[in-house]
Amino acid sequence: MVTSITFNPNDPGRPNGNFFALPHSGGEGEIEIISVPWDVTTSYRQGTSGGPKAILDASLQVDLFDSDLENAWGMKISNTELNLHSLNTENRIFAKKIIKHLEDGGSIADREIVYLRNQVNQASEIVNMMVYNAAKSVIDSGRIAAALGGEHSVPFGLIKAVAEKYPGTGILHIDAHADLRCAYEGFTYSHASIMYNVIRELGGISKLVQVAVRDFCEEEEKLMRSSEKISTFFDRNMKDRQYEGATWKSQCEEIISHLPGNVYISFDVDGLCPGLCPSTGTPVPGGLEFEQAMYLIRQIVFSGRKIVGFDLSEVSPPVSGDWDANVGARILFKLCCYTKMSN
Ligand SMILES: [Mn+2]
Repeated sequence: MVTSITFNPNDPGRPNGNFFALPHSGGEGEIEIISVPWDVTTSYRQGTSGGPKAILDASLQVDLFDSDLENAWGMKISNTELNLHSLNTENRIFAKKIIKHLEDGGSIADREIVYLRNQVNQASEIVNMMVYNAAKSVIDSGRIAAALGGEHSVPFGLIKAVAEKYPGTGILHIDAHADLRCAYEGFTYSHASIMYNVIRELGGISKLVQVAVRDFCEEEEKLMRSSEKISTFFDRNMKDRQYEGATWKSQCEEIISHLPGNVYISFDVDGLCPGLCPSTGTPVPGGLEFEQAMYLIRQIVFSGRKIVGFDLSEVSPPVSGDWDANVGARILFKLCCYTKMSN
């Protein structure tokens, strides 16, 4: 085990079980990363359950000098991995049967579909409870909890724990999708429903500010338009304004003006350009550049707002190489740095 006495932040990262091969181990970090390898309701391309492990491996490549946070290598980041392997494998089989049934136009008896759906929905509730319990104990001890997916359904329990501890929290939601569907393919806690469930079930969340959204259905569009809690900055409108001369700075100021003092960041990697996440479950053309997203989050910190929790989801290990995980590890590092700076 590498200790802080022998640790040199200029050396290549040596695997020690910690994200970014940071020297602090054993014990509680100021930030706890809860890894949630779960991708049961994924509708298009599975694989994000491998995200946490791939990001941990790729995180060794992240250089520890950070231009925003002095001595970033001194951050104390600990990690908890939820053991979901058999629950994920078993329920993924059930979910795939349902998805195939929907695509085929109905080849399985109704009674079996009801049974399979109930199984998946119950398993999702177990995951929500596990994430909630893990997050609550971190938050109650005055530390920051983060969730690392997996698909985008995974942070529900964390957002619930944050909303209870810090009522009035607003969410900055970076995503290609609105995630405002009332269940999807019959799955209540679908990746496509995370923000619908948050808004409907978690009274402690005062505001949802969505950025880079560019793929949504009519029902979601209606909800975005009718809910005072939701402000959506569509990718297309932001780009139009940029082409017509508006600066990214001025657009960030407007986005941030919708957020209260306590901010939770929900970062779906597909909010970025698909070139930065080619293997993700549901990629969509358009989206933010890496630095564009980081600038936005940095401005939140500079505005004096506090980041009270975050998640990163939908990073999927590519079939070959490690590009998606490499990008994911760099987003994770910056999210940790900005969270520390804001607290
Ligand atoms: Mn998405």
